[in-house]
Amino acid sequence: MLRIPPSLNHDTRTHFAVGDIHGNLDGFQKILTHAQLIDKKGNWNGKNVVLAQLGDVIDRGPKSFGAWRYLQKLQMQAKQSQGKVVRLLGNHEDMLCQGYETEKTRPLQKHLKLQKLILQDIKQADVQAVYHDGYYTYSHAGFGSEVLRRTIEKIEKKNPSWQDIAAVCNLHFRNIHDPTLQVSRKEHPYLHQVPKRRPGGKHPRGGILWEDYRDLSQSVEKKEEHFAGPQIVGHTTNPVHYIRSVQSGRLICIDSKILLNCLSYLKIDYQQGRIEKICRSRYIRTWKAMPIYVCQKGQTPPWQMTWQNSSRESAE
Ligand SMILES: [Mn+2]
Repeated sequence: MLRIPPSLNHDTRTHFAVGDIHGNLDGFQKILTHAQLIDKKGNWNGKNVVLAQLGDVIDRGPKSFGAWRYLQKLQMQAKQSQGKVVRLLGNHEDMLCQGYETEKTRPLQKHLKLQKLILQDIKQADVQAVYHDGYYTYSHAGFGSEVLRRTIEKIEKKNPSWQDIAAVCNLHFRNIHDPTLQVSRKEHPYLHQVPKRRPGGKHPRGGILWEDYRDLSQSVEKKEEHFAGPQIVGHTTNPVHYIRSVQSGRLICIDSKILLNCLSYLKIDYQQGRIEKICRSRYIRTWKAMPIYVCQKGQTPPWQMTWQNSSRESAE
């Protein structure tokens, strides 16, 4: 397996992650209320935590604009306190930025208005392509092994870290959305179509906005040479199992289909050594927390492993 050196700065604050909202603003607010991230009026409650939303905020559901604007507000409120709201771009936002009519029922004027909002947020770097917290890398659909290999090849540095990978992807991401630069989307591999894509996913395209979780999880299970998690992704829905993960959370997919009111979120408590998924049953409406990883006594959590440890491990 490809070894990527751990990052120097690990943000050990508690992280929450929420997947594809698709216009279900009410469902999203129910999640945030349960996670105690907002007060009764829907304002950020000022806690010292990080909330990452993994994109696909718009389309399909009733409140695309509302959900987008609400995230803008939360991000601003969190900035003013000790918290942080990370917003990532999904394929639906990207399609709209490219001018595709992703939502047939939305009038053209509204298309353009929403597109403008999104492009502005990208320009200000309030919305990014990739977020790295020092351990996990978050993106809308994930880095498949082939896209990751090609991305690393593009970086002129020996042993680039996930921090480096996230930085070059985010820089390119901003550049392609800057009309004055005229940068081709094809210049950087992270959005590339993978030529020989494995079967499994229904989308013919790869890249971090389109990758199918079933392909990613196969890469991890087969210990494919270039898969190097740990990653958190959305994009591939699963209303039956809600949040899915492999190998003690080396890869976690958090798209439970919030649109259908299958509400769920991920909570990573780095201090306590605990990762759990919290889901609300669609029918009986009760919340349940289920552990994905719990650090046992005397055990070192993977995010505290040093580069030396992990290189030694790979040499064995
Ligand atoms: Mn998606």
